[in-house]
Amino acid sequence: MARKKIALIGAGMIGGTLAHLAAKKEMGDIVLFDIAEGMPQGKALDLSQCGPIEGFDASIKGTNDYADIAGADVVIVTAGVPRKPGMSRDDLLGINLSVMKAVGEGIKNHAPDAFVICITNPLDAMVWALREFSGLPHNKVVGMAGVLDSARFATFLAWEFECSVKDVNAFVLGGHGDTMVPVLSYSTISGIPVGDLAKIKGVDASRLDEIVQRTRSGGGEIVGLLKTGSAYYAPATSAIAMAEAYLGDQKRILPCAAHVDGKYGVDGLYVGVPAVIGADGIEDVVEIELSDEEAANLKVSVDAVEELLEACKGLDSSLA
Ligand code: A3D
Repeated sequence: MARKKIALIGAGMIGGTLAHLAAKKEMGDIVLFDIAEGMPQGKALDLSQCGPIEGFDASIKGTNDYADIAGADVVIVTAGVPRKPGMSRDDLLGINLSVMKAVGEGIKNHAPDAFVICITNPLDAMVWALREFSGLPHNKVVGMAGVLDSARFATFLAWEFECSVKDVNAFVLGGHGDTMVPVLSYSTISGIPVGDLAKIKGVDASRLDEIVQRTRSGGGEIVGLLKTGSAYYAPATSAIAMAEAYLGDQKRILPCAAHVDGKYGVDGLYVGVPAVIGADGIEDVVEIELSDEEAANLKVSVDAVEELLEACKGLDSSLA
């Protein structure tokens, strides 16, 4: 059986980390595409030379030619620019929208059967635009954000409760931005609702609020420390989990920016929801019951995504 093919569009910090993880896990052969000349080729050579030490069989090719992504099973998109300190994700809109146009056309022409995972920010708007530009079916284009946001939430909860991160199942809904909605009522530690464990352990509500707030600004905290760019290890790991769910038909329920049409009161938008990922891509969106407060918070988040889409339409008339 031929190996799977993983195409990575954008060979920067996340792209390089994705290539390393995919190779280590022997997920398939890897194509690392970027517009920067020499850089993807150099990274591919460097990463190939990890093979003898780490013991993986995977071909890793760096390229500036979209023809090399032909036949890809999975495409992961990180092309564009990341945030610098003082920037919001939304500040990236104009420049990354034009990048999505080029990438969408590249995918449409060379890998129209792939499962496409977008990471480029501002995520919920960019995944929508990438789907529009590529013309792929909605179930084959998804955004990575919720897996990362819930991993951040889980990390902070594990630190607070001094327990293993393996036992934490943390839940985040909504857009990938300051309006995201970490949902405590659906977050558990070894099956115990976080609110119940907080009572047992004497963790008060204001401390839980601080953890929710730290999760919301978790990306910005890292940007402030790095100073030259944004997080890349955990974003790459998150997208790899989604790619594995697709390639292995795992039917995992993962929080991701999926196309929502009818559920959660949302009509035709990409927004963070629990979604089933299997061999058909996004196979279902799971609609959970929310408290009035959670539903109101989700509405704020959805409104923020809608505002960004309007801005995209203003910038590119083909989207209107
Ligand atoms: P970086 O290391 O700058 O890599 C981006 C790469 O894209 C660079 O190598 C560029 O040369 C390349 N590029 C630019 N334009 C094009 C183009 N038209 N075609 C192909 N390649 C191009 O950034 P990064 O890897 O740190 O981050 C990539 C993106 O992910 C940014 O938009 C970040 O904001 C975003 N990001 C999202 C999350 C989410 O959770 C959604 C988390 C972290 C970063």
